[in-house]
Amino acid sequence: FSETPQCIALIGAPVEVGTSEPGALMGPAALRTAGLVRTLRDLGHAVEDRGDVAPEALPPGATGLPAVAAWAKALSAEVEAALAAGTVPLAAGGDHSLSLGSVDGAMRHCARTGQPLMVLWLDAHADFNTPETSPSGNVHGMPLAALCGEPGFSGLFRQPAPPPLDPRRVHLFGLRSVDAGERALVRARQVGVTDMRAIDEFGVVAPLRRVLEQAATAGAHLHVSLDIDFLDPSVAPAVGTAVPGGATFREAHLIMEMLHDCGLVRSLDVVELNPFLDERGRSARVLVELVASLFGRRILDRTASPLETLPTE
Ligand code: HAR
Ligand code: MN
Ligand code: MN
Ligand code: MN
Repeated sequence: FSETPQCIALIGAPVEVGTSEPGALMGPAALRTAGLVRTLRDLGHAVEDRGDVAPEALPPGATGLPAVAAWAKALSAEVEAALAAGTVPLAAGGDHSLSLGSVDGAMRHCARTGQPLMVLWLDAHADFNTPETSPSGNVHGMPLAALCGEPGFSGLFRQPAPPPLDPRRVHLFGLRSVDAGERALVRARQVGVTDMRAIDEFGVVAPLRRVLEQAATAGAHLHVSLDIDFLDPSVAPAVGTAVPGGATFREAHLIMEMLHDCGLVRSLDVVELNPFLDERGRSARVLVELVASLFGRRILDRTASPLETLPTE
């Protein structure tokens, strides 16, 4: 777990066509206002703010899958290019449909390098609905199903598309709201799950260590997708789809520290921040704090590996 400065490419994705609650398009601006770039630079990283992606040929007023596809294709190209250039893409959203683009970009990069891709999905929701199973029709509840090759999604990805994501290399962490149809799919596809019940019983450390060990053994490129509703709404109120019983700040903070220490995170999404619902910028600031920990901010130097069982100091 090196302290080497990284090159981080901040890519704004002000997409909200995947949800029915307006406001997420202000997410990238709020994260910048909360000091995301400055904070990462203060940690010694080189940060290139690439501005916001612009979807190609998005007809005004377009909705649903066609609108989401335009964003996803643009973001996928940006993320793939950032990875090819050796930088760590940080996709700032925007609703969770943007991960169709960021994960697709990471899949293309991994297809070229031969590295297996693993996805850690920190979220209250499974986001594994298809247009068939979705109770709402909102695409932000569907990105993982589409990425894993479920039917019902056409025209979402740039062509030719890479082989779909292996659902057994996806891990849902913090799950506490699942629809009936997606529950069946998550089981059938053997998606990895650490739900809130497991976190209540075992804490975040033991389940996360298991995921990180799997990633380390596979030599994986780890993509982290942080949905703000992973956090309890009392910690981060700026969410359109708040679900009680979420992660505490301390749990999330520790997860970020462990993710930094494992040294496997190669790409990151920060999604679903709805600044219109925030309280004086509080949620945006919480997210910046968490991202800082993921990129190496620490309280004191620490030499223990995150895979060790006992604290050394
Ligand atoms: N499962 C619900 C649906 O499909 C709610 C989904 C999504 N909300 C999110 N994504 N914030 O994690 O409509
Ligand atoms: Mn989500
Ligand atoms: Mn969610
Ligand atoms: Mn901590």
